[in-house]
Amino acid sequence: MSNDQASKSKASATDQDVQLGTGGELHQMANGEHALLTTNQGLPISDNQNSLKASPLGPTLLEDFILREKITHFDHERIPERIVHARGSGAHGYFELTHSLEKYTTAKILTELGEKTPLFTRISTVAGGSGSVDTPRDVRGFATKFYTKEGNWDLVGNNVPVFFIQDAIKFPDLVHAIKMEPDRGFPQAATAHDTFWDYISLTPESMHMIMWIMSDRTIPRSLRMIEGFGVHSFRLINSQGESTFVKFHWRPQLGLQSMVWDEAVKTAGADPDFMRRDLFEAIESGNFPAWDLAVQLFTEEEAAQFPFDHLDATKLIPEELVPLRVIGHMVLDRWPNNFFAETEQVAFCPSHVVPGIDFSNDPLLQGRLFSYLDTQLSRLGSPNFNQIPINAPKCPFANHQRDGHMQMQQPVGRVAYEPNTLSNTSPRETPQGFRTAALDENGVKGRVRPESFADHYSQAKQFFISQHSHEQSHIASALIFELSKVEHVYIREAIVGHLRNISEDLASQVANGLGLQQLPAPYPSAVRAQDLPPSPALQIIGKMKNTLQGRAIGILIADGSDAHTIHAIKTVAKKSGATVKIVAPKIGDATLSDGAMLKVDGQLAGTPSMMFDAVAIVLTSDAANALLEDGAARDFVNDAYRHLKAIATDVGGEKLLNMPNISFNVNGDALSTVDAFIDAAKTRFWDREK
Ligand code: HDD
Repeated sequence: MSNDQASKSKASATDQDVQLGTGGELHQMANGEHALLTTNQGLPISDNQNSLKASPLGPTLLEDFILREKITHFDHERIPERIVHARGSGAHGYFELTHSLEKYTTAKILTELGEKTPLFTRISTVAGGSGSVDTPRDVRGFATKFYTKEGNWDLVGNNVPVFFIQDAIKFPDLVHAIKMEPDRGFPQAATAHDTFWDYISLTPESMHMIMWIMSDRTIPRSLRMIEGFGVHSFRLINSQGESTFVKFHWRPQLGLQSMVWDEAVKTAGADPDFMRRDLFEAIESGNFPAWDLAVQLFTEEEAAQFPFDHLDATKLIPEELVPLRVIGHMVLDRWPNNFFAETEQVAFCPSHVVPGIDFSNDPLLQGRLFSYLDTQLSRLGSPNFNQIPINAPKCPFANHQRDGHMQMQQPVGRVAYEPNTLSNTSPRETPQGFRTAALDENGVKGRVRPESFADHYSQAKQFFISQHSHEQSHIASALIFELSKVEHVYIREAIVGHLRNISEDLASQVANGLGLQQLPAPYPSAVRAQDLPPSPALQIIGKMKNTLQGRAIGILIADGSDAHTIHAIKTVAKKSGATVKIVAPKIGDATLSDGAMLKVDGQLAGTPSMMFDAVAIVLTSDAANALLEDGAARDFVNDAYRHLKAIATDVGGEKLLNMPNISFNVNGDALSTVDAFIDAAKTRFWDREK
C-alpha cells in the first residue's frame, strides 16, 4: 500500500475496518473500497482461491509459500484455554469514584472523586471449556482490570463471596475433581458427577460454598444481574502507612435475578450463548450494564472480635456486621472489537495492585499471587504478554526487563540496568511507588491450618436459614439432582452426613429425594457449629428489584393478531424499560388485525419462552386452534408457566392455555390489565412450584 493509499484508507476507516500488524496499516476499508489482500510480508495476493498446482489436475506444489503461510498461521490460531474460567464474555467500560477513601488509602482510583478510570471486565463460568454453554449451574468469575494512572489494578473475584478451600495448595485437586473426569472426558461444565462430590465429601471446609453453589446464585438470569465479590480481605494503606482491611463488592444496578433450574437447562439447548448474547445486545443497544462498587472496611481489632477468621476464604463478613459503603460505580459501555485479541488474551492477576492497596495473609490469596502470572506465561506464551494492548497499562510504564518471545518494544540506548551513571533518563525507583504494609510477623514455621479456620458449618447454616423458603427448596432440589448423578451411594450418604450439620430438615429432604432408607450419621466436626443470626442480605428473592429494566418480554402472535393489544403491551413494556420481541410461527412480517405489517423477531420453534422474563399470547381463535397442534407453541406456554413467569393472553391466546390463574386478560385497549401484566412481569410466581 502506498503512503497515499494508507492515509486515504485511514481517513475512511470505520469500525468495520480490520487493523493488522503493529504498523497500524488498515487492510480493509469502508464502502467497498477494499485494501489489498497481502501476505504477512505485505506481498499483494492475486489469487486467494486456488493453490499453486503442477498442472490443472496435478499435485499442489511445496513452492506455494502463500498457501503455506496461510495454513501455517491457521494451524496456530488457538492458544491454550484457561484451565478454569475458560468460557467468558468481556466488555470495556469505566469506573467512576463517588466517595473518596482518602482516609484509608493513597490509591488514586479510590481517592480522586469523579475520575473515570477505563476498565475491562470479563465474566466467566468456571468448569466448562471455552466452547461450553452459558447456563450451567456454576460460579461466575467476575474479573476487572482497572487501567489506573498508577498502573493496572486487577480485582479478580467471583459472583459468590466465599470459596471452596482455605489453602491454595488444594486448588489443583479441587479443579481436577470438578472438571470432566479424565478417563471418560465428561461431564462438561457440570459438578453433577462422582469425582466432584467425592472430593467435596472429604473437604468439610467447602460446605459453605456448597450452599452457595446449590443456590440460585449459580443459575443467573443474566450476567448483568449478578453480584461480584473480591472474596479475600485486602488491605488499604493510607499516607501515614496505616492499614485497614477491605472487602470489595459489586452490586448490579439491575438487581439480582436468577433462572429456575429447568429454565437454565432448556436455555442451554435453545441458545448456548444466551448470556454472551444478552450482554452483547444490551451494550450494543445502549442499555449499559452498571454495578455499584461497595466496600466493607474494618480494622485488625474489629476483625479479632468476629466469630470467624476473615482470612479464611470460606467465610464472608455479613453485611449486618460490617455494612457496605458504596464508593462508585462501573459501567460497561463498549463491546470489544475482537473477541480473541481482547476477551481471550486479557490476563488478570490478583497480584496486580496499585500503591495504597495491599494483600492480606489469606493463604488462598497468597497462592493466587503466584498462580496467575505463571499461567499467563504458558497461556499467552511469553513474558511479554503485558505488551498485548488489552493487558498494557494505559499509564507510562518502563523498566529494564528486556527481550523474550514476541518482544514488541524497541528500547533505545545502551543502558538496561539500574542503578547506572550512564543515562539521565533511564527509569528509576520513586518513594511514591508501591510499598508493602509494614507488619510484624512471628510464629512457628510449619505446614499448619490455623485453629481459627476450623469451623466449617456455622456460616453454611447461616446461609441456609437466611434464604427464602422457595430458595431453600431450590437448594434441596439442586442437591438431589446433583447427588442423583453420583454413582457411588456412600458418597451421596457422606454429603447427607455433612448436611446434617447444616440443617436436619435439608438433610432429610435430600435423603428422601435420594431414596436413602435412613439418615446417615452426621459428619464428625472438629468444632460445634454456632447459631448465627439470619442475614437477609444473602437472599436473591428478597433483593430482587421490582423493575423491568434490562428484562425482556416476548409476544407470541400470528397473522390476524389484534394490533391494539400488541401495541398496548409494547408501549407499556418499553416504558418500563423492557425490550420486547415478537415471536410468530413464521419469520418475516405478520399481518395484524388492522392490516398493518409487524416485523417478527423470532420464529416460534427457535425462540422459546426461556428467552423472556414474561410472555403475552395475542392470537385470533383460528390461529390459536392451529397452534394447539404445534409442540413448540405448547412448550412456549408450558415452559413459561413452569418457569413461573407472568403470562398474558387475549381471548384467542387463552385457548392455548389450560392452566388456571395465570392469565392477565389483555383484550384490546384494556390498559389496566396490560399494566397488571407488566407489573407481574417484574417478578416470578413462586407459588406455582408447589
Ligand atoms: Fe482463579 C482464573 C477467580 C482461586 C488460579 N480465577 C480465574 C478467573 C477468575 C478467578 C474470575 C478468570 C479470570 C479471567 O477472566 O481471565 N480464583 C478466582 C477466585 C478465587 C480463585 C475468586 C478464590 C477466591 N484461582 C484460585 C486459586 C488458584 C487460582 C486458589 C491457584 C492457586 N485462576 C487460577 C488460574 C486462572 C484462574 C489457573 C486460570 C486462567 C487464569 O488464571 O488466567 O491461574
